[in-house]
Amino acid sequence: MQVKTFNAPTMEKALAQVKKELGPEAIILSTRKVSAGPGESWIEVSAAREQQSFSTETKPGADYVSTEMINDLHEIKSFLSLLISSKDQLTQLRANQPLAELYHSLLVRGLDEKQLFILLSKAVSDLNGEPVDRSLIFNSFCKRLVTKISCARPFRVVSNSSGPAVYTFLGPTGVGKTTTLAKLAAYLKIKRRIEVGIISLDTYRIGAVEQLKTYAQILEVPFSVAQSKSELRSALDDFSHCDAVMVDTTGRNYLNRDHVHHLRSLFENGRRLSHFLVLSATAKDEDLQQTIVHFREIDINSLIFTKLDETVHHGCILNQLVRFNYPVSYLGTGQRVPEDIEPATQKRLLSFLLPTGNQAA
Ligand SMILES: Nc1nc2c(ncn2[C@@H]2O[C@H](COP(=O)(O)OP(=O)(O)OP(=O)(O)O)[C@@H](O)[C@H]2O)c(=O)[nH]1
Ligand SMILES: [Mg+2]
Repeated sequence: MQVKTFNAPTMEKALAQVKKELGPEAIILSTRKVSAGPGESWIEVSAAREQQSFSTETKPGADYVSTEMINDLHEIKSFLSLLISSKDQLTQLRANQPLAELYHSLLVRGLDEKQLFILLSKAVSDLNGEPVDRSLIFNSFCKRLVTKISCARPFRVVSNSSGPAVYTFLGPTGVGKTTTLAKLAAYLKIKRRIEVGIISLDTYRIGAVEQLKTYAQILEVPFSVAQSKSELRSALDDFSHCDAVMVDTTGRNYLNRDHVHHLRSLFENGRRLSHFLVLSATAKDEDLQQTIVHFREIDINSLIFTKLDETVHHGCILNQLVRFNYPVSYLGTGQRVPEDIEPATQKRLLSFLLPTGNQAA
């Protein structure tokens, strides 16, 4: 449905315009008298009509097909051709009980069906005709999977060679950016004895600054608030003596691309920043995927997944790692600061596929 607004000196004329342009089936959504000053007023009518009914002014249907839809279509097309070309494996998968059981047990852990099918098919071909044994095929599947996931160690070397190493925490609302920043700041300060500074860019949410300031006070590290690109620059200058500066950002709905544009513009200041994209393991696979796609315009260094303790389906984490080329650096496993965080390892990620993998380490 498309909505159009009409202005005319009288209601009668406005309705005539609606009828002329949108036809007799148009629905009137609202009418109001607009006054621009003494003796100057007109009638504003908002009307709507089913999109396909628009005649001359309607854009052709193709204009409404977004890039995302085209990508989805490509994906469906490639999956269909994969299914057709892998008919034999599919038959084998259905007919072979251990294989079918493994397939379903991995599917219920939240693994993407397409990726699962591709990897299992390859695992079957790795057996070179040997009888399909569940543990053999699982091992082969894991070996294939592991080649697709990488883990980052962002704090392996932290040094103030030409200014502090700056780490930003980006991501959707409430995923645990601030908490994760506090956990990692505590790790750097207490375990690694590194000089840390904390900056909050989150002046949007009430209480956000206080939340981080409290952590900074407990850790006895310098803290500053910045509201713009230039304030961020001068806050970073103030912390030039630190080895590492952790920058917290406002949680936004990053399914809306404009928020990513805005974020990127804040960081265009000539400094090299390491960006963590923080995501919740409790989010839906498609939403995680879309958020990561939108974040492609920022040079993300690694992903951090939080709230592993709040889900029994960790497949969505593996899905993003297989789908995108980003490494994962940390896993948040609870609310306690600083305890509930662990460096991501391939072994730990693979453990999510086992029945015991649901428990936080
Ligand atoms: N269970 C669990 N809770 C977590 C984890 N990480 C963070 N939380 C909780 O999630 C909630 C939100 O955490 P914040 O750190 O404020 O999240 P945020 O991303 O900074 O939120 P905004 O700044 O509002 O976007 C808090 O209750 C945290 O204790 C985790 O790994 N597991
Ligand atoms: Mg926050």
